[in-house]
Amino acid sequence: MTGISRRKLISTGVGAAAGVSGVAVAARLARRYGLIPPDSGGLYGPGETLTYAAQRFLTRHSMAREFARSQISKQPFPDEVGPLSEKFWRFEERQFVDWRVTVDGLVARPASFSLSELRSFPRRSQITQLACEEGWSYIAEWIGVPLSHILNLVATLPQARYVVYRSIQPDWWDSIDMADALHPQTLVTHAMNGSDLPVAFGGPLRLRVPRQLGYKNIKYLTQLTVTDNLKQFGKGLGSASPEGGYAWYAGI
Ligand SMILES: Nc1nc2c(c(=O)[nH]1)N[C@H]1C(S)=C(S)[C@@H](COP(=O)(O)O)O[C@H]1N2
Ligand SMILES: [Mo]
Repeated sequence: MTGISRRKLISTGVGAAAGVSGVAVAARLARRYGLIPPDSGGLYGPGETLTYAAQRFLTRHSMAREFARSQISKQPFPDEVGPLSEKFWRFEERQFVDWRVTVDGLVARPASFSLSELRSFPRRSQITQLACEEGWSYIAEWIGVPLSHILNLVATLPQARYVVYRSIQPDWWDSIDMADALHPQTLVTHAMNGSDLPVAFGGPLRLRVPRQLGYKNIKYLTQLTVTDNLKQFGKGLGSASPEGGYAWYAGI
């Protein structure tokens, strides 16, 4: 059974849902097409792989649901964040004029973009839902630069597979694969509901990934690193989330 124990399958419920042989086939296909998520080694390994691989086969080009303007939440409630550093508040005092996002890794032209440069780039807006894994959510209009535009400017190399993104809060970093990185709804967001993005919602810049759960939407974005391998980042699981028991892939 290709090294996947029956106990593991039963413990995730996948064995019952998909049939043991179905999982083995999915695992083989997933390996062949590079669809193994970086946190697949854990207890929920086969389940995570099946979810990620199935989503990538079935929904590669699908869009997160967009809502009507009348459905925007009247009083969106931001999740609390840990204390922000002195350094952050110095940026804030100067209206974030010297806030920058560096882009490095597997790119032909590494770059660093200021907030005003990013604001001058082509923008896209979308009315989507942000859903926390803890169960609450809100709908807002998000305005920003498609991440694909930035990746085109720096010219990602052909071996690029993931984009790792970091916050000024060192504990908050994450990564997405190129399907999500190049997806038209993935935005480096600088405005929300018609104003500059408020600090409580991640301002001045936040990576908005509406096809995944709230925790993949990192606030206070400072760095984008293009890579072919997530092993060298943190504990090698693709983000801090799997270290705390949350899946790397949080597709919705
Ligand atoms: N830098 C940073 N990004 C973050 C967080 C955080 O604490 N710090 N919390 C995450 C979690 S768990 C969720 S659910 C969403 C919450 O977004 P909201 O405050 O807009 O609801 O932001 C995510 N991004
Ligand atoms: Mo969350």
